[in-house]
Amino acid sequence: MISTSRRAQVAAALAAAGPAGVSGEAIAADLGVSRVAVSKHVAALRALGYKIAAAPRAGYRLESAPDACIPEEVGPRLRDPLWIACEGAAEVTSTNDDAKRLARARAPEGVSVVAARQTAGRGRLGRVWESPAGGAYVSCVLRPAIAPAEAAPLSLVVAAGVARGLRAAGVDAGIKWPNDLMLDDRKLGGILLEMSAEADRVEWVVVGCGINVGAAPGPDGAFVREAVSGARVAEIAAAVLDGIAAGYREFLQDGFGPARVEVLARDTLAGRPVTVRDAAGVIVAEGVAAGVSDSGELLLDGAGGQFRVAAGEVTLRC
Ligand code: BT5
Repeated sequence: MISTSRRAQVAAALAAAGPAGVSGEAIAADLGVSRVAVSKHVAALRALGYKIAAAPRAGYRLESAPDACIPEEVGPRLRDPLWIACEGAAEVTSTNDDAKRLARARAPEGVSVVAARQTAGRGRLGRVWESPAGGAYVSCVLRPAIAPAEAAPLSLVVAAGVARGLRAAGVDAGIKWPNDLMLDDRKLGGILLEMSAEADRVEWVVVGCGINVGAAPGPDGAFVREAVSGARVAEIAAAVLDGIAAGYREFLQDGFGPARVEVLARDTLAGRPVTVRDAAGVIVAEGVAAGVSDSGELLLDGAGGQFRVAAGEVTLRC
C-alpha cells in the first residue's frame, strides 16, 4: 500500500465514511493518534478546501473535496505498484526540486511529489514553466539500473507514458520531440528530466511533468478541459503518474521499442518542415521531420539525405 501522510489518511477515512460520517474517536482509534491530532488534521484539510461538516454526535462528514493536485487527492488514485509514497503540498517552489532533494537523501524509487501550484516551476535550460493553480504538477524518483548512455530515450519514454495515461483519462495528446505533449499544435504539457550518474551507472532520475488542466497560460498553450470538460485535476495527475510508471517498466523490460511506436503514432512533426535551434537560438538543422531513431534522436530528411539530431528546440517552418 502507498505510504501517505497522517493528514491524507484522515482525508481517506472521511471519504470512506461517506454521507454517514465518522466520529473523531473512531478515526483516532483507527490511525492510532489522539482526538486532538484528528481535529488539527481536519482543520488543515479545511484550509486546503475540504468541506467537512461537524456535528456533536455524528462526528465529521465530508461534503466535498477540492479539485486540486495535492497528495491527499492524488495518492489514493495511484494504481501502479511502482508508487510507494505520494508527497507534496498545495504550493511548492518546484516539485522537481523537492524530488531531487528526496533523491539525494536516498529516497527509494517510486516516491512521487505533487503540487497544486509552483512558485518556481522550471522548464529545460532554466526556462520557466508557468504553474498557476488548476494545473497538474508532478515529479517522481526513479532509479533505473542502466548506464547513463542508455538513458538517452527516457524523455520520450516518459512522453509516451504520459500520452498513454492521458488517453486513459480521455485526452488524445500528440507528442512533439523531444518532450512536449500537444493538443492541436499548442503545448498541453512538458517533461523535465534531471539525472545524477556515475561513469557507468545512473544513480537517480527525477522525472517532472506539468500538464495544463483548467486553463493555459497563453495562446500557445492548450489545456485538458478543452478535450474533456469535467476532468478532475487529481485524476489527470494520477493518470499521468500511472502512465509514466507503465512506460518506465516497459522500457526496463523491452527497451525503447514500444515507446517509439507510441511516439511515432502521436508524432505532431511527422512530414512537416522544421527548424532546430540550440539553446542560444542558433539554427543547427533544417529539414522535413521523419520520425525518431531507435535511440530517440529526431530524424530529418534534408537535401543530402536523412540525418539525426540529438538535441535542440524544434519549430515548424511555415
Ligand atoms: C518543458 O520545458 O516543457 C518542461 C516543463 C516541465 C514542468 C514540470 S511541472 C513539474 C516539474 N517541476 C518543475 O519545476 N518542472 C516540472 P521546455 O521544453 O523548456 O519548455 C518551456 C517553455 O514552454 C517556456 O519557455 C514557455 O515557452 C512554454 N511554457 C511555459 N509554461 C507553459 C505552460 N504552462 N503551458 C504551455 N507552455 C508553457
